[in-house]
Amino acid sequence: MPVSRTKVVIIGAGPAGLVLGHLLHRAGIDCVVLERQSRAHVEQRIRAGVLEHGTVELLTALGLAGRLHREGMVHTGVELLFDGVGHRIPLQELTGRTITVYGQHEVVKDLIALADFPVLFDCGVLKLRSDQMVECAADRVVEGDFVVGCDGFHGVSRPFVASALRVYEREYPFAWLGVLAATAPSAAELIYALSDDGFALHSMRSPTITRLYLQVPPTSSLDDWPDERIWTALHRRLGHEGFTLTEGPILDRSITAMRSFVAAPMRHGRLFLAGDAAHIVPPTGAKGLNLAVNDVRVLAGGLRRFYATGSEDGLDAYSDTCLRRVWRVQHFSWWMTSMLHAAPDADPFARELQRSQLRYVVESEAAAKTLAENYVGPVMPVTESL
Ligand code: FAS
Ligand code: PHB
Repeated sequence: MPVSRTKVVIIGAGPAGLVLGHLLHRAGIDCVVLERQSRAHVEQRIRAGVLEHGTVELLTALGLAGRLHREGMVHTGVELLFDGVGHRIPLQELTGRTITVYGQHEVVKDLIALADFPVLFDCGVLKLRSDQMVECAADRVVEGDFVVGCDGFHGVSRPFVASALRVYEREYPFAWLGVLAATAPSAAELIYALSDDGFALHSMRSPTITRLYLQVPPTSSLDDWPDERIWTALHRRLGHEGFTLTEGPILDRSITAMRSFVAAPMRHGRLFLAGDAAHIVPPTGAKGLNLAVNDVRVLAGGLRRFYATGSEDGLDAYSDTCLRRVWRVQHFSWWMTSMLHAAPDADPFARELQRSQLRYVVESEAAAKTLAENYVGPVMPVTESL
């Protein structure tokens, strides 16, 4: 089997793998991205929709945000809806920072279109031979100084080091049914709603495409949810004074399990785990993609230093540095999920605690600021990341 060599082998062309490719290419460090799926598949896969302030800053500094700034929707607030009343959290007023609504698949499209480094599609990694060599489809073996597993939750890199991992996890007793509808958003900003029937989220992708989510039982299948039942539930959970949900043809639908997951450490010799390969958060905090970008920003800093000076300090610090941010985001995503979903086993005491938490967040500036600063994310040290 022919062996090709590079400095950094990146497994997976999701946000983590592609942003890492751009950061390494910019630093003059050779790398190759190996992706199991076709280009069309990864460019059409509907996932995240909210970019933190820092993620936008980094993509802008890398010269990758032209279309994001033209087509992305900058939001300065989000709404919490409960007991039939909506309450706006003024993100920008409270933090000076904003979020941008721009589909993950649009980000991935831009990162692939602007890549000056090799991204090999339909080239899945079948197994890792070591922390420096991988075996791919089409009898290809690729060797590097380092291998980075950016292959998501169902990839091959984390299982390769399973015995050396500490795993922390929590499953939630509900799932999200997500739909993409061809209709203009019914409100200018995101609406997170808790009703007696459960959670709902009004989000968007463009002035003509709405993204909506419903809390459903974890065992649900799409067959259980014909269009009419989806719209009836969305009207019941999102309907309130001054807001009317506009229906439209459903273009895409999916059911996502809700889990919190952390695998530590994120470094194993010359193998590094990044993004969903190392951690999963429930999407209630809109953090998964942003956390993946933060991991590879930290890793690229360590690799740049290694190739510039031979020092492994940055690489040695990678796992602990990322896990500090990972646990902050885990806590925020668990807190948002607990506050905004109707747990099937919740007793009246638990429901009143939930309601009190929501009232406190919308009535106390300190509590609203806590939500806001976690939601927009930290200021990202961009210059030292490039
Ligand atoms: P990804 O899963 O995106 O990418 C991994 C890549 O590796 C894939 O392309 C896969 O095909 C490839 N791969 C796997 N095995 C391989 C192998 N053996 N060989 C080669 N390639 C392989 N996050 C947010 O921040 N905001 C949101 O609003 C949000 N909403 C979400 C909604 C849904 C429905 C879902 C499912 C997730 C959502 N997330 C959200 C989280 C999501 O965006 C992930 O965190 C993000 O995709 C993580 O990026 P990566 O780590 O790059 O992993
Ligand atoms: C989305 O637009 O897909 C979205 C927005 C906010 C979330 C999760 C998903 O918390």
